[in-house]
Amino acid sequence: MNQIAAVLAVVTSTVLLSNADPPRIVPNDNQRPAGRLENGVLRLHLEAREGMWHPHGYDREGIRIGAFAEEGAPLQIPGPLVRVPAGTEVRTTVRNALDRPLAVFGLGAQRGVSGDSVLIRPRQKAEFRFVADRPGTYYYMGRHEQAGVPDPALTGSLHGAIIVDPPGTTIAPGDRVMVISSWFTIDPAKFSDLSSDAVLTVNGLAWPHTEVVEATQGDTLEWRWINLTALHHPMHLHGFHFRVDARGDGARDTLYAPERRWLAVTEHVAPGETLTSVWSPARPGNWIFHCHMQSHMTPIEIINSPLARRGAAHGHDAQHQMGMLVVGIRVKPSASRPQATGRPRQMRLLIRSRPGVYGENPGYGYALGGSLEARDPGRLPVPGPTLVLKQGEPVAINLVNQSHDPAAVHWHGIELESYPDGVPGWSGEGDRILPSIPPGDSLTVRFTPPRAGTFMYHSHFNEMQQIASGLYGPIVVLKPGERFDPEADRVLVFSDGGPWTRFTVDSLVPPTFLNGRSDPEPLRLRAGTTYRLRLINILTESSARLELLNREEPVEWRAIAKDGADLPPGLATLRPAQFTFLPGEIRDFELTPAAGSDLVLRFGKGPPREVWRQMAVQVR
Ligand SMILES: [Cu+2]
Repeated sequence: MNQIAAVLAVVTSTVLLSNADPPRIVPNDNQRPAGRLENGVLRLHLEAREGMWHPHGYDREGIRIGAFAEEGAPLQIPGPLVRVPAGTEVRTTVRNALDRPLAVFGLGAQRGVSGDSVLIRPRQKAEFRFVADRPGTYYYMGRHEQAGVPDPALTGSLHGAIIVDPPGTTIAPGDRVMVISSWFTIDPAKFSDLSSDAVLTVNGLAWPHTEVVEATQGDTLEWRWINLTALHHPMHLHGFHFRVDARGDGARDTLYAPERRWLAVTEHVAPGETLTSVWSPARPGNWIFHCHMQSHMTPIEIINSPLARRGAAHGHDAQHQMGMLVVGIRVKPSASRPQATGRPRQMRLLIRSRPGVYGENPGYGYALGGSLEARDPGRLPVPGPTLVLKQGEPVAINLVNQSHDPAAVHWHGIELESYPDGVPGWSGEGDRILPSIPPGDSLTVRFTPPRAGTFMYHSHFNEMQQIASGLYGPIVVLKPGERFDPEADRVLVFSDGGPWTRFTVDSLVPPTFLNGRSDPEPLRLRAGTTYRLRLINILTESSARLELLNREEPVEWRAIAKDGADLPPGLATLRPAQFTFLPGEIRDFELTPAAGSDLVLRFGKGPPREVWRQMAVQVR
């Protein structure tokens, strides 16, 4: 939760309490449009009231908070769904049954939260109207404001989705509208400074209580993400690439022309932004779509327990140790499955740890069986070795856990069967579920990469500790007949040099590593040669900003791939070498350096934690 420092200062109050137990707030899966649609007019009567939100289920203590309901119906988080065909007139009344004035955005003539709002005093009602003329993904929001500053403690729950469908749209059973919400208060007594009820939710619930979407192999699923938190979320899908059809900021939604849609496995959804992802689960089994910020997919008890994270004690019962921003998908088989042909190539990957590498925290590393590093048990190579695989060639990788902690390896971006995908306690099908690998044990996974490109492997267990402390490495999948040329192919991995401890007031931020070092060796390039730079972001909690400069001006390079998938021709363009990318994103660029230009690659964690490092790039 690294961006929250900026808004901490204003988290001062929660809902004013009355003594009576308020009613339960129910989660809203956004599958039933609210209101009454007649003759092209949607009439919707909303009220804002106080209730108890149970994002972890009803057996855990709830959060007393304001939420929206349809008049006379239960409170919902997110609020009632407005979903109409384009051209519908939407007439809404909002009654404020909270004891503070409520500013309501997004239901009047303008979409988003930068436009007009109406302040509704306690016990007052306001009327809103708009014509839903532009198809897309939008939202409405209620905020209590203190001197113009939104109070995030309340912005966490008073919001709902507005979906405007092109006329004639049919909504498939697997289509979803996923609203991301948040709640937290500061508790300096806690290790992370976050209260024990701090939570991030999808449609009002935190994993493992989030909806498990049922689908059938070969379905087409359209999932719209709406980020109504103050945090950045890189949303990552396991096992499949999704197509990015639209992106928006609440005020406007841009549907891309078919030839300008790209494939991704991780896409950034910034605060207030929306993303429409479309994909087809081509293989059956259990999958997840989750946020790649590690603290957004970890239970708050583990975030607040340094001992559990160090592997000293694994108090959490779930094998996968996931929490909050994770959604499960169960895919039923519908067709015969492809059988791997040919003998798999055998590899062995050793998983290691050593205490006291990052202060009192252990370090981890991967070593490739048979390598020099493997022979020296004290070595923790970071990043792990680059696995060079071939498109269409099966591999069998024996994972040997020599570390003190349970282990699991996720093959990030690789389209594979569910079982080897790497989420212990979840990946697989029916009774055959992938276990985590206990210390001293081993497990062999098999897959056949169908796509050539840049990917990575990384831990999917105790990730806040294991990924921050070394358990990641690149994968390069080559086309048949292609050769890996370490001279022309340069892999640059951005990561954390050790675990984060605090997120908020006195953040303790680990250094940013480039290829395992915060002071990387110069990169030596030859003038006139075309290089493929394969950039991987496996930072745990923040964006990476980077720029490749010639005398303080960014040079030009050509974007060629995202998350292992080639960009469509219209997007594979020359552009200034300067961008921000998020944990879990992978980008490939082509660079042809000119003679006599000594370059500098400057990199750092994105704002607000900018600490720039640099690597000299010598061109000869
Ligand atoms: Cu997130």
